Amino acid sequence: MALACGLAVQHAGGAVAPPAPHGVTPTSAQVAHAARPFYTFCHFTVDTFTGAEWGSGAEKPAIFNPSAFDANQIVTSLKAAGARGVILTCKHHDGFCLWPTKTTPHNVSASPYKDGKGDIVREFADACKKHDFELGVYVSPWDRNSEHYGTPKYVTDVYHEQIRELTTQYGKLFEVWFDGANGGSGYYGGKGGKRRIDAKTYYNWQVAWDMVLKNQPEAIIFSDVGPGVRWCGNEKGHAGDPCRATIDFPPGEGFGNVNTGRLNAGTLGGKLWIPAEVDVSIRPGWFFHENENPRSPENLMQIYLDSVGHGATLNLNVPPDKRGLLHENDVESLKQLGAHLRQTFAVNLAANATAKASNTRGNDPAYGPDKMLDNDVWSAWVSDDAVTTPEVELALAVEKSFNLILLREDIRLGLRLEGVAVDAWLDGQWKELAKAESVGSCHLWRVAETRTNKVRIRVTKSPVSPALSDFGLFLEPAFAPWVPPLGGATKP
Ligand code: FUL
Repeated sequence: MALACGLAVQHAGGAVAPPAPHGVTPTSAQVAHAARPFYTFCHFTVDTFTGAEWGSGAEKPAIFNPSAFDANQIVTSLKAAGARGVILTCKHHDGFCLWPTKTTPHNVSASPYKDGKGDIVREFADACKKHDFELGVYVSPWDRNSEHYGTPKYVTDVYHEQIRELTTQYGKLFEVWFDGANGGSGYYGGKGGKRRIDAKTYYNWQVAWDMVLKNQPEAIIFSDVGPGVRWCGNEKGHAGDPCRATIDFPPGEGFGNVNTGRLNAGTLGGKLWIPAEVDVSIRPGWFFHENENPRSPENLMQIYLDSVGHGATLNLNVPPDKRGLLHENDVESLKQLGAHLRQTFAVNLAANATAKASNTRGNDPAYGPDKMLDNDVWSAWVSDDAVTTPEVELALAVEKSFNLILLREDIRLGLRLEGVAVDAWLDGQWKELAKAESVGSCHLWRVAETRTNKVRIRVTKSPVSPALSDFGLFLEPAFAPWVPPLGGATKP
């Protein structure tokens, strides 16, 4: 069982043909994205040195001077948490570029960092390569520094060109992140004032996104409305339950104009496959502030269950401090989260169970219920087309105690399930432990610790034959009290 809800790629079909996909299905890039459901954000720029959350654009590049920046320390600390990649704020709303872009002098080459010869994006790219970590980029559309912001020139000569530089000069990117905050007051080359734009049309998104996908065919594009992943509708760490990967946007809704409730839940039978991404910070702010402390490992685990465990991906922000390092308290919290995840998912207590299904597609063993337990997340238990509410009983060789349940659908066949329950055999009868209206790439349920030798999976509602690819029972350990190594609000 992979640490996170991991997915492989081939479908092990049998003599009998697999069922037809139901509704919209993910692209291969989206399938690969579901296999790395936990990754990170790194908010780092002039704000790190001013204490602002949104720089005005008037910041002097001279203030960007991390004393001990080490992308390797950042990447290895993030990796220790079990994350698979990092998305760097190459440019936030203040317009300061962390790479020596040709589009504006307002960049790292005008700073004292490495005497103006530094390139923070390059150092991240190198560290990611070295530590087998994926790299993504955040490049803010809103630019409070650029004098051209609000004119067509900004879009073609500055913004699109910045996207081109980032998607062609730093190797493979797994995600390109487009923020929805747009327009308003700023420095704007010293002219100041407010600039209003139409977020839907101004940036010429289709041209920008086509370019991203041409340069990085495997990258996932994030924006409030996708097209690769969508915003989950809040920055608190909660995907809905259900949080369907499918969604429809009614006329009028789109980039810059979204319904957060819809983003949080998705749409049953929606025509677009755009799963939710949960972006949340380990600290109260997106940028590092000395008087703040990181979340505890226990709180991070709750967020993991509320995001990855609801079929979304988790993008956890961990901001470097003024040294250009992740703070000791954050590093420890990440390390403990990683250890907890590894321990929790180390042993699938259902792995050696004997599985008996009420129905198996064409009686073909290639679709048998043991395919949910074979550690191959792409082989699935599938029923006959006409059988939409089948059941599986799992007999464990001996009684086991568990408190966490995992279920996955084979998402390559679409979102098929609309109702499922898991029961345990207790005191001579079945007791329902967990249920859900949607499963998708992963559903995790924390349940009261249960000891039994028999469990049952009941599909209660499905418009077509379900295809369940993975089932797990785990015993999540308790958390020790969280004691940040450097205590409360403190400098390193
Ligand atoms: C928001 C931005 O305005 C915040 O500063 C941050 O970058 C967050 C991830 O997205 O829309």
